[in-house]
Amino acid sequence: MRKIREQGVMLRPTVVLRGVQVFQGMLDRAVQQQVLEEIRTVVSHAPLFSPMTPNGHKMSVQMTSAGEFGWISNEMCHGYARQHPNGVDWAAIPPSVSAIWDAVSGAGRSPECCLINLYRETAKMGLHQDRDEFDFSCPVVSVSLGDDGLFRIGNTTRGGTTESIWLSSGDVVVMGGESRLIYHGIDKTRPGSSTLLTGGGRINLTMRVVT
Ligand code: MD3
Ligand code: FE
Repeated sequence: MRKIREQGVMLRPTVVLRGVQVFQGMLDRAVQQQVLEEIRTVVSHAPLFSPMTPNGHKMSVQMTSAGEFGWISNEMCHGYARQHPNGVDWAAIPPSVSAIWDAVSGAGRSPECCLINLYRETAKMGLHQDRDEFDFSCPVVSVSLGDDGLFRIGNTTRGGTTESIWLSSGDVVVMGGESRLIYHGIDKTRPGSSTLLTGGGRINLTMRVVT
C-alpha cells in the first residue's frame, strides 16, 4: 500500500459521513488474515483485559494495545500508559498495520498506539469522544476485522442527531480534521456475519498519535 502512495495514486474513500472517511473493502481477505496473525502475536504478549468505564463498571469490549503507548483503565490509571496493567511493555505495532496508516493517514508522524478492541457477541461501545491524546491535528485510523459492527457518529458536542453505518471486515475508517473530535460508538455487532475470527467476534484496531 505504501507503493500505491509513492506512485501518486491516492486512495479515495467510498463513503464520507460528517467528515469521517470510510474506505470500504480496502483490505482483501489475505491482508485481513495477515493482520490478524500479527495481532494474535501482540495479544499473546499483552493479553486482552476488560477495562473499567469512568463510572467503575466493566466494559463489554476487551482491549489491549501495541506501540509505545497503550490505553488502560483501572483503579490506578485511566489513559495512556507505557506498560500493560501486568507490567510488560507493549509489543511493537505490526508492519502490516502501520502500512495501513501510511496509506491513508496523510500524517507526517507515525502512530504511537494501536488500540485493539475485541467485541464478542453482545459487546458494544457507548458514544464517546477520543480526547486523551495531545495532538488532535493527527487523525485516528480504524481497521475492522471479523463480524460487522454498527458504527454511530454524532457531533463534536453531546446530543444532536446521529448517523450510523455498518462496518465490515476489511473496512478502514479515517477520522481527521473536523471529525477528529466527533462523538462515536458501536451499538452492536452482527454475530456470525464473518468467518475471519475462529470463534466469531469483531476486532477493531485504532492507530493514534498520542503525544
Ligand atoms: C471517530 N472504537 O477505540 S473505531 C475507540 O469500532 C473506538 O472499536 C470503535 O471508538 C470500534 O475509541 C470505533 C472508529 C473510530 C475511532 C476513533 C475515532 C471513530 C472515531 C475518533 C474520533 C472520531
Ligand atoms: Fe473512540
